[in-house]
Amino acid sequence: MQIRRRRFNAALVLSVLLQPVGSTFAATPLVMGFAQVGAESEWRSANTKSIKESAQKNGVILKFTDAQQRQENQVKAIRSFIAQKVDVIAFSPVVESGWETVLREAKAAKIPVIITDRAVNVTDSSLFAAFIGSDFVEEGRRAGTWLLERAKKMPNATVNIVELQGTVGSAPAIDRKAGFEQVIATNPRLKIIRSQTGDFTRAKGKEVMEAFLKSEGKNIQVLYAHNDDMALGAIQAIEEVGLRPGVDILVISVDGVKGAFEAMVAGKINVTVECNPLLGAQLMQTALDIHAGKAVPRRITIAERVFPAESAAQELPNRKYY
Ligand code: GYE
Repeated sequence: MQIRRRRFNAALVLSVLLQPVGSTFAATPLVMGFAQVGAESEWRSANTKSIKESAQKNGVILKFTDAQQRQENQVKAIRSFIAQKVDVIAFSPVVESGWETVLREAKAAKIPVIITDRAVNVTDSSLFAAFIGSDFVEEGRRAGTWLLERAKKMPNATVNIVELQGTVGSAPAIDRKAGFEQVIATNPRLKIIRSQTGDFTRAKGKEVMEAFLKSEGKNIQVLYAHNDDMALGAIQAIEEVGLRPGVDILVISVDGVKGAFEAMVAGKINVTVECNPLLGAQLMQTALDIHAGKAVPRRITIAERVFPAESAAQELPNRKYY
């Protein structure tokens, strides 16, 4: 009896020891504080859903905050995570700069920080452990490359482009602009005649496009929107002045959310450059690895594609995010 009991205990101890560190079955679950940008777009909703679902799947306790697109709210959230002594802090920075102070506070408290989706601009690279997100410059280049090809078929001596930028100072707005400009600079026929922020939202995208249409009239051949939501808002503005989006004004966009695929099927968006919001699984894995003391890659990028309207009907049923 005695011996049997001892053997049973030994097996139990062994099985506990053999559990991978940081797995779902870890004795104390990992606590992550996540400071989200907001709920400005379809992309963001899919991103939030992915993070919440992946936390649950991995047994991570998630403290989630929504900053409503304001940096000061994110800074407050991060400070409160530090005060709560969470195991890991993750956030998607609204804008690129102005993070040194709060990141130093996290470092002093020995809480590792993972940056997701949007990059931060800091000189001290020890202020965060990893960055998981897309290459936005490449996305801009892909949008530009599609237009370079398409412009070959356009009769206009100059191709006038209006640009709807994302949130001022955000990594995707800065980089998508830079990548696009880099590529279209190789053809002097292509000109950006107006460029303004629509803050990544449908409502502002519509409002700013209305202003573009008012001042430029029928002089616009192309709209380049830094995300699908602004493109979808702008489409309404184009239709309201009696023009056909996708035909009279070509529409180039970024993200690849369901709404954009539907608009492509309807012939109203010509191309969307994919930006994958499903970062949750990689985020949780990275957090668990860091917590377990494993080395993680500092930069984790995501494989993405370009979807021209011709591929939309076939791709629509496969789209995982809405
Ligand atoms: O493209 C846009 C969202 O940071 C990549 O933010 C993200 C961008 C995305 O609001 O729709």
